[in-house]
Parts: sequence; structure tokens; C-alpha cells
Amino acid sequence: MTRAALLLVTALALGPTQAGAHARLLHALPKVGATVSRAPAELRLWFSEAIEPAFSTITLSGADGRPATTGRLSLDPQDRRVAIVPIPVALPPAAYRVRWRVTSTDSHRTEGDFTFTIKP
Ligand SMILES: [Cu+2]
Repeated sequence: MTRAALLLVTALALGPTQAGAHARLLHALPKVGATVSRAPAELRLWFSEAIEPAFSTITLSGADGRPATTGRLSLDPQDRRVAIVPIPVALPPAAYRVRWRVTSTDSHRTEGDFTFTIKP
């Protein structure tokens, strides 16, 4: 991305039209509700506005509610609306739930969850 494009993206993310908006989940990998054939190495969530990683959590649990091991949440350095959570240990085939609670840069908190399945 060029510097000009990066500045434009930053301006859009911080611009006055977005200031009152809450961070909504736009897209995720694995995709919301998806069935995938390989264990993902990370969760990646795209929000509608920039979030504060220190005040945001994304957790992963199995269908039995047991938490799965995940690494530390970070933001894509190119786009602070994109949260990344590493999954250091390969997940066995099963259904999983991702719960997110995030604080956007306007200090509003939002939360939600979605599921995905790793097929055997
Ligand atoms: Cu807001």
C-alpha cells in the first residue's frame, strides 16, 4: 500500500462520519458459519472501525465450552480495524465458537459471537 493510500485509509477510519459508529464485525476468517477442512493458524476479524487491543478480547472455545489455546490479540499494522489472534496448537476437527468483545477508538464496546466447524 502506498503512503498516500495508507493516509486515506487512516483518514477514513478516523474520519468524523465514523466517529459515532460502533465497531461491527464485517467479515472473519474462518468465515462466520463456515466448515473448513484445515485447522486455521489464526483468527482474523475485520471490524467497521479501529479497535483498542488492550480493551478488546477474542476467545475461542469448543462446542463443549472448553476454551481453546490462543495467542495474544494484535492488530494488523496496516489496518487497525483488523484483529488477529494466533492459534498456536492445531485444533482437532470439531465445532468452535468465537466470542468477541471489542472497544473501538471512540470507546464504545460491542460484542458478538459466531461459529465455525473443522471437518474430520
Ligand atoms: Cu461507537
